[in-house]
Amino acid sequence: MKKTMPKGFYAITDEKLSNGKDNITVVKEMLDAGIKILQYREKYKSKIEKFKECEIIRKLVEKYNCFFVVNDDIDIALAVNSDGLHIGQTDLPIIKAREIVGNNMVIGLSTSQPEQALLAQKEGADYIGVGPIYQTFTKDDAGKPAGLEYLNFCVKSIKIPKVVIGGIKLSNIAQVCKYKPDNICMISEVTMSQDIKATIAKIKEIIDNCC
Ligand code: TZP
Ligand code: MG
Repeated sequence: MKKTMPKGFYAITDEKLSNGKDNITVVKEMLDAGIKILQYREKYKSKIEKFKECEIIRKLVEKYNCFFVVNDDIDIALAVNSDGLHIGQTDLPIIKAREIVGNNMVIGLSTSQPEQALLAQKEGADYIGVGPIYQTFTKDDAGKPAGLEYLNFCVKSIKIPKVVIGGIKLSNIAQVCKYKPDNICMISEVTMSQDIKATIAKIKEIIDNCC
């Protein structure tokens, strides 16, 4: 059965921005901090390395009852039976991804323009990524910010859940919260923080009142 993705803070890995720590160490810290959704996002490792990390994470998230999403790799998502798959505009089209993973896996698609969001919804995405809201250096090809205007469009016109991302920090999260998105992602704000547990506690306090 397809699991329902929880609302609230949506955590994502980024080993390059983890103060020298590896993905597994960071994931453990995030899980201890009480995250309920985790996306494994790793752009610089081989398939086998990513698969091995996902196998470990699969076991960890189960203990913590955390929803697990794999970014990019449909084969790894299937191999570790993740709860979700997250793809982008240059990956396989949603319809093909759905044919491959079936109906029991949540599929999320990154979008940054109204046409992309409308198409994602039409083609059966379970949620859309909305962003980048602000400028970010975390994603190489993030492009220029889609801005709060795009978030406003999505909140008004798109029915499937909206997962907001891109340059979101504790300092600007209040602006994003006003639009009441379903989920908010912050990568570098969390992975680069000296105290992941304390940072996530602060984030959750704010997000739990808005998502
Ligand atoms: N997709 C759109 S922006 C982004 C991704 C993966 C990076 C967000 O990272 P940060 O550090 O929260 O700006
Ligand atoms: Mg991708």
